[in-house]
Amino acid sequence: MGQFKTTPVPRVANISKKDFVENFYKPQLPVLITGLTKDWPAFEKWKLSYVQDRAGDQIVPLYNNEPAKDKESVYAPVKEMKLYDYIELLKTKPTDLRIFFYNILKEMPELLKDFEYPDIGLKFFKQLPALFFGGGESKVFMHYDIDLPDSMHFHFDGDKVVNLFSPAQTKYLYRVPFSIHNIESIDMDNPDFDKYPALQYAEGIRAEMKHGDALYMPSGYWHSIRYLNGGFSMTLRALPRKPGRFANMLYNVLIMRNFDNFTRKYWGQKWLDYKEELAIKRTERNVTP
Ligand SMILES: O=C(O)CCC(=O)C(=O)O
Repeated sequence: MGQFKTTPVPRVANISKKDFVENFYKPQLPVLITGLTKDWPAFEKWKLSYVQDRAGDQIVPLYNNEPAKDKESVYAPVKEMKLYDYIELLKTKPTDLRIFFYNILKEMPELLKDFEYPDIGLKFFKQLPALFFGGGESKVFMHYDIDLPDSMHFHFDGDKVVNLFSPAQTKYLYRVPFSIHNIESIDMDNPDFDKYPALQYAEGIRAEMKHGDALYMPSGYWHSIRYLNGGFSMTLRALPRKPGRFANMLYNVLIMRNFDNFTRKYWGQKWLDYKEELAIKRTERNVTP
């Protein structure tokens, strides 16, 4: 067992558009901005109870910390529950149940009036403002986003730790082919360097987030998340515009994902085991002298 080499993410209270673009967006470096939400109604209002009061009878799909096995779809929830009851659970017990990607526009558009798209040099895709919820035992496995956005990730009413790795670190991370995650049995909070030796070369960036903090995650950055208590987050995304990255996004969304789903449906666990073996072989080749 070991600990990743990490540096803390740079933190700023506020930043101008020009400085953000020059110092973070162009060089594709993460930054945590503590003051970006201070003038939003959301800064005062967005507590779990506020969302709970608006939940009505909505039923939400929930995920836990277990990776999907065999022919199970990664998108298949482990449970469904009334949003009201789920938030009650978050407020009272350290559960691992999570909501992944709850589209504000579709599910609770009244929340749109509580925030603004920051004028910071990112061209946000306004169709997909998404909320994520988690409890004191929730972990989000290590992945990067399939559509390769530059995203601004905000956290509310709780604390969480985000571990980031730049795309340059991919060679040490046991990326599973035809997917956007690494080997899911790797515990990113307590990595086993004996079993996965390449991980010891990886250098990460650690962000500790509190209510109202905004974390800029550049395109293709790996992230794994640990909720320290019940809370929720919002991600606003700017889709890639550079031709190479745009083409990679299309490949991921239209080809890779469908190919992987299809193969998994027919081969089940055999496909997962094959990909994992390949992930180990390829990664260890990168660190063999
Ligand atoms: O905070 C979460 O629960 C997951 C967020 C995430 O993975 C994302 O915004 O890409």
